[in-house]
Amino acid sequence: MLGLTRRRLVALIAAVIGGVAIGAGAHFFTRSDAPAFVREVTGLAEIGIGGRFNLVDIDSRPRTDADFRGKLMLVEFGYTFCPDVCPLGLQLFADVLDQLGPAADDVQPIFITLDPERDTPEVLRSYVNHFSPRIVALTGSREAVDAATKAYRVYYKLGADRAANPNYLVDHSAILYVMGRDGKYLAHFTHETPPDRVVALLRRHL
Ligand SMILES: [Cu+2]
Repeated sequence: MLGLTRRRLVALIAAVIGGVAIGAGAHFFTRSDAPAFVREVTGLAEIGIGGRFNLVDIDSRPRTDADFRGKLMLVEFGYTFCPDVCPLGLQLFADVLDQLGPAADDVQPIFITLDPERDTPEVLRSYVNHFSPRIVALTGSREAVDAATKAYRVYYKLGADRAANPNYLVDHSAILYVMGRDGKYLAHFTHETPPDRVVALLRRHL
């Protein structure tokens, strides 16, 4: 029985890592190649997708995951120079908030940069406000960002040419997370998921 449970957990971990790898690969393929899906995988909260973060917001105020307890969190990791996936994800967040109407008060979209060297609070402010002023954008030291990416099992790689090229790219996994009012994993989806599917998912947890 214990063995079975362990095997199931290993399969779940493999599924998540596979999903993240697919997300990272899809980043540089045409958008139609990426899957438009919503996944709710029972057991991921127990094996620890998500967790602590200690970052700062666009007013340079310290913010942690605990600040958002009691709300559902929509979490995207990315960077403002991103040419495709990140803006689509943030537009999706904005569309979801619009469709939710008053229920959006219980949903907090959060954008965590993978590129704190360029994404200062000022840069993040104008970027997320372009989509919705209700999106909380977070940055911090490289160590603080890495602690958050580790908690969420996010893959990223800074462009090797970044010392010479100010327009360097950051390869990164393209998974958007839904976290529960208790801060634990509920589901994930992609920037290609239709907003009404995300709204339907959220309404089941509101
Ligand atoms: Cu991106």
